Amino acid sequence: PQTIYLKDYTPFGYQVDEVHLTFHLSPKATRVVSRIEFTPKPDAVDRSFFLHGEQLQLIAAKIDGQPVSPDVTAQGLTCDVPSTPFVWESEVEISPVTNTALEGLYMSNGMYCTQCEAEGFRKITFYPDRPDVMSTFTVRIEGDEKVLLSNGNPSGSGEGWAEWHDPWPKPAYLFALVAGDLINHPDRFTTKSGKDVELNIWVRPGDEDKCAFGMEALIKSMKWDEDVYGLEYDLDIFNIVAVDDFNMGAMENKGLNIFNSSCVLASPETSTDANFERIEAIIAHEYFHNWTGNRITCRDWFQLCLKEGLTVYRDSQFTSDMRSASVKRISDVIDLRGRQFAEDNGPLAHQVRPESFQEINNFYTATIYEKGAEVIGMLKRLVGDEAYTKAVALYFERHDGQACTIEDWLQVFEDSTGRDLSQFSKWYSQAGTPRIKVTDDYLDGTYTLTLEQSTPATPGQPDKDPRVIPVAVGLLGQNGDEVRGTEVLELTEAKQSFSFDGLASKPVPSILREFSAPVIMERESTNAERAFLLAHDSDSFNRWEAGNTLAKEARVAMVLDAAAPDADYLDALTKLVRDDSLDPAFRALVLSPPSQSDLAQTLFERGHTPDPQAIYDAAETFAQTLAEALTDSLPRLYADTTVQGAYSPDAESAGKRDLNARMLSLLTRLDGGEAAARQYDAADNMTQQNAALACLLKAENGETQSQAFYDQWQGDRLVMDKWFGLQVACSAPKKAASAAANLTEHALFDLKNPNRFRAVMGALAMNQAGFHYEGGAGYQLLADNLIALDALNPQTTARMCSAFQTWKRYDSTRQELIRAQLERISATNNLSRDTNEMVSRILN
Ligand code: HT7
Ligand code: ZN
Repeated sequence: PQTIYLKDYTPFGYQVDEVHLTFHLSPKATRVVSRIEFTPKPDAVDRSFFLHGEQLQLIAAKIDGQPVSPDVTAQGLTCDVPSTPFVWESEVEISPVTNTALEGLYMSNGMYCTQCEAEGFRKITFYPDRPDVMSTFTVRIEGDEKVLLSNGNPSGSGEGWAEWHDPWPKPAYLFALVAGDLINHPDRFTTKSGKDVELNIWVRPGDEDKCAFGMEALIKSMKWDEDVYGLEYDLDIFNIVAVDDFNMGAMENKGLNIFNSSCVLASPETSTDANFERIEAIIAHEYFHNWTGNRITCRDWFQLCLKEGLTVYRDSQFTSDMRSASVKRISDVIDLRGRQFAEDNGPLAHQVRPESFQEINNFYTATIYEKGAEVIGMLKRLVGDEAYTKAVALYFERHDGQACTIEDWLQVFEDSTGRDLSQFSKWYSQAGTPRIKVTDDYLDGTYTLTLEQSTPATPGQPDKDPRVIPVAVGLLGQNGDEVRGTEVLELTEAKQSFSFDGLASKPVPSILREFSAPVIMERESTNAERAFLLAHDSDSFNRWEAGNTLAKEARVAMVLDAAAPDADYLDALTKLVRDDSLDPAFRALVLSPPSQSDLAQTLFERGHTPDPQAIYDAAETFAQTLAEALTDSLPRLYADTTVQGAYSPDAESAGKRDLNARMLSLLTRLDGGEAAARQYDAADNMTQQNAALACLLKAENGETQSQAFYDQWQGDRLVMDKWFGLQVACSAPKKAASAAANLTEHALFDLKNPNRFRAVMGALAMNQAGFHYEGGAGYQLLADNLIALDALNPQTTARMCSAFQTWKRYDSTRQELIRAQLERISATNNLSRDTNEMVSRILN
């Protein structure tokens, strides 16, 4: 397979002035007619005329009206072209109904839809399918479907046809087309300059009562982007379409966002609080792309973090404003550590801006998205809020309508602040999670913190330079009061000391407040100090962090030394849970145990071989002991946190329900499921129904409810995904692989539907002790399914391969079992480029 390098970038030799497309829709034989105006660039370095094209049957091609015979390969075509402006025309035939890869034009439940990012447009017609080629598009759709949609504004329609014109030049990856018998949920929005915009969420009949929340989220997003970034919507219409078969969450096509139905459809009866929050965030994310991604796009795919990191950063700001900023920050860090740290500390580690790839689809990763967003957060912290706002305004002013690079982004910050960002740029060019070793000293009223940074080697990058790292620090006095408010220390050297004068006694440091940088902090501390911070720190992130570290240390001791759950920590936890003055969402977060994968990584980094079963057993023992310690209070706590009245997905109620679910789970350990069964019967919303079923399944006492759930929801694909996932997630380690195997035989299991595949296989990979259960049945089952899926949908297969990325943490028996499965996948005939690249990176 060919490797593509950033250093080889060369601009396309032609300007694309106009694109006209006509679609004659037919499931097996759609005809796509293109008419594209090209102008040779006078200063072009490379004038070769190559148009990408894959899986296209070329019917005819013309230049300036004259038939031509281009050289066609599996990747595209070349042709002799004039050295003056010319019109390229082609007609191709494609087969949407057999397109199971879900890239290009495909069909989902009888509806036509497209997915063109990153390189799907080349499966629709011959075109320079690269993000730096931007043009205006006019699209005519001919078909029998009631609704025919494309990008931009409607420009005409009649019986069996519709035409759309998008006045904003865009790269082909933002092209979209939808055709189907859909129903809309309409609304309107008036922009700050008075422009009236038509809004629609288009869904399959039957789903129209699940659109109101998504529409509210869209309107809030439009308003927020005006208020916070001064950015206004720029077309007469904004359409969102829900699609059941979709490889990822959603896609920001200009004026026509296409969503995985799981990321837009919501109702209290069918969606959990977590679903509501995710939907709000994804709608915002895709909407925010209209400026950060669409109006200013990426020059090439190496610059993916330019749009994704910034847009994730913007959607986190939005969620913080709409909900609780501290809860959002804690949740984001849990997610970052769970997914990005695992990536950055294993064989798949790569730079936030990679310098080579084989298949770009494999780089839609937590590093590009979430670490990319962390890098923006650090930049903002370093330059300050006002300077950030000014620099971002300059970015829009200077680069609107362009395809840009990370250098362009950093340059606006340098120009508007006068700051040299060359060292900061290492965050983009160096992979790996920095470690910061912290030591301290107190003498004669002066407290000194010494910070030492280092980053372990990552594939292809053995040596790392020091980076600039913003470390937010506060100091607490012995009584718990803050003696120094938050200050940002700029760590730029490999080792650096920072002093604080005039202190009456040795303070307790609160370091890396708000998790000011995506690093691993290494500092010797005591449980007493952690408990002190948990009780007193004014920074809620670090309060949670102190509790999280206590929780981790308690479990590490249980695993390594067969210790009993730490009594002081249990005591602190029981007090905190009972403390009604604390925010329920915060209490729920403090109660949520560190993930078993996180514990495995911690043990591995400390030189131990993690045993997934021992980690699971420690988690179980800890939870059982906590439940017993709370015996007297649990019924009251459970009752007090039960949200009364009509369901509302607001953050406050959701936080309370989260705490309530944790109480129910502890209570189930004591009553065997009586309270959970009552909750299941009484539940009038999915959050409570789902939580009760999870408790019952975990207690192996939920067969009746599981059957009832199935009977009630078998007609709802999204709710059935929950049912499939819960069976595996709640299985004891010994039974997880067989539960997953049985589900793949179920009549409603559908390999072609990514949501269903992920519900089962994703849940298996997440059930750490089950996936890694001795004997390797989990590994074999996943490999069998990856091999089967690869022939149909390489993108989803390749993403799921990351379940194996942590394999080198484990004992030699497990390593050999995993290696055998990876090698078996690798040896599969006609393995896709996507999966081949992932497996070989994981193996090496
Ligand atoms: N920009 C999009 C990324 C994407 C994608 C989405 C759906 C299906 C396949 C895809 N490949 C890449 C989504 C986003 O980040 O907003
Ligand atoms: Zn995005």
